[in-house]
Amino acid sequence: MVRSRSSANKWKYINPSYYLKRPKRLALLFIVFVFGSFFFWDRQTLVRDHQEEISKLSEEVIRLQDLLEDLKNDQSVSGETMNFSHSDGDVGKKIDYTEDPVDAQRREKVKDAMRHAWSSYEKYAWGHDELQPQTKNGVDSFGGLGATLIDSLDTLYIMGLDEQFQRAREWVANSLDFNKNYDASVFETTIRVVGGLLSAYDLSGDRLFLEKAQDIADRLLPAWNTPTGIPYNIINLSHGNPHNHGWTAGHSILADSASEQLEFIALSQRTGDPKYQQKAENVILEISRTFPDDGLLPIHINPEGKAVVYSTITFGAMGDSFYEYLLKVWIQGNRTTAVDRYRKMWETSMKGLSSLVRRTFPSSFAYIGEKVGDSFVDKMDELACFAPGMLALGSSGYGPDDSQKFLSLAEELAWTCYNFYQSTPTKLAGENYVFNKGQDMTVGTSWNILRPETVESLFYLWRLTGNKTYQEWGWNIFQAFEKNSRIESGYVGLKDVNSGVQDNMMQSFFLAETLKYLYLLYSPPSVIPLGEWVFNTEAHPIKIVSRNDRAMTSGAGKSAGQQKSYKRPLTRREGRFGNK
Ligand code: DMJ
Repeated sequence: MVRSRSSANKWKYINPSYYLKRPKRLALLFIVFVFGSFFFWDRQTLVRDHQEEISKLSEEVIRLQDLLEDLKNDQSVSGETMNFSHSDGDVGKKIDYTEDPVDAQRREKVKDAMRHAWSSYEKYAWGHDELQPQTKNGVDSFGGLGATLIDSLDTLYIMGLDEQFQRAREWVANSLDFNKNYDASVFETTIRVVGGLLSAYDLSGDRLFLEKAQDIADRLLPAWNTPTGIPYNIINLSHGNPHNHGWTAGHSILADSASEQLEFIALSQRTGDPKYQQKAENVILEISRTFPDDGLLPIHINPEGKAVVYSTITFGAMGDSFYEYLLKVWIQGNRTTAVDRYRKMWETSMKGLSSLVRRTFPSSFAYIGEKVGDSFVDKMDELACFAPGMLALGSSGYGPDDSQKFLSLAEELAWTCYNFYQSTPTKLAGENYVFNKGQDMTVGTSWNILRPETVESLFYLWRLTGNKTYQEWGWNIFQAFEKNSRIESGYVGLKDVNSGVQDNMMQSFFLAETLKYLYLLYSPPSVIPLGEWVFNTEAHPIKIVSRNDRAMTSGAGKSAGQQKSYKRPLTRREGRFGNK
């Protein structure tokens, strides 16, 4: 009985009538309820707020870690004295480098141009060699090897366009097929495809690119099986059958035949197989046997040792990169005695170049003329505008007097090339110029196909002299491309630099070279430092490693020494900013 009464007492507290009879207790209960709810609600909000705060802080930590990494890599930008000289220090000129905020803005604009060119290619011409922006389709001008895609790999990488680079890498992994029944140009395939893949390998360390480079180089190699070792210029990618163009009377073209050394030496260094280096270097050995005193070679040479009767001598089309590679193989070979021959031949050719220099009237622009047979021709291709950069780069190997002489010549020629652009209504250069007394320069062939040579030279001159004028000139040229060549679906060339009438082709070298050199013109010199990298003629940077000459003397097969000479490729960051 007692127990049941006490339990009935407890239950009365949940009976509403109990409280209705006692209003004070009801009010107290209400107050406790209200405060309790507030307290509970407040705790929940606090937990939620804290969680948000924690996730914001985590993001901030990641952002700061990235920033710290960037700062470590970019420490040169903070005003530290940069040595522009090559890693062996023989440029002999130290230049203070402090990044100008304008450089960063310009770099972004060039990167935006690359984004636009690339996304147009992705949208309309994916996997094809080149984009025709007006008609919005792809064309396979190089046999369907994805030339623009491969030419762009290193530019995307250097600019930090990582997602685009990854998509391109997937295409190389899954869709790139070299087994094409196509008569390919040995030269174009080497400089764009072998060079582009090797550069992507050196920057990213991804072996896929090296394997692909070796695959295509193996398909090209039979072109060098000639009586002299001077290659034929065309080969079928699936069947071999090397031969020359019908229009050269059986001859090979100088630039096409003697500008594969950088790529093939690099390939031997990275694979340990000397055969590529041997084939490419034998060409220079052969040429050196009958090298003329002025170092100037006709644009036709014969792979079977037959005489070339009549030909042009030029630093423009079909001659250009032969001279460029003599210097660059010397740089790639660390300027050692093993590559002395290249430097000597290059210096001889530079005497020859000087003999072709004339000045216009009335403005005294220096230009490099041409020779046809024994006659001097007052004409210069825009293609020859790579020469100022080459002269500046090579000037460091001379004693002080010659060094200054060739650097001054480089600066004078760069001024002329810049004026090839400035003198037209569109501010874009024509394909070539003629020089008549009283008229300074006149456009000869009037198209502009987005070529890089002038901005290439401006890049070298800015890196080697620190003179910001070259950046200004480059900016004017870039703006002219933006004004005349940028359309909604990519970039096009001009059929005529006077009228501005556009063509329908976005050349792969616009992404490989023109935009890359412009981007580097506004980047700190620690991005692809010239003491550690050498650019092939398609602007693909190749890492300089120790040279091993067993490749030239040993038989076929792998050389252990060579394998040792090639160090681990750089990581992504090291690739972008060089080794510190
Ligand atoms: C490029 O393919 C290379 O620079 C080559 O050496 C010359 N021509 C084009 C660009 O103009």
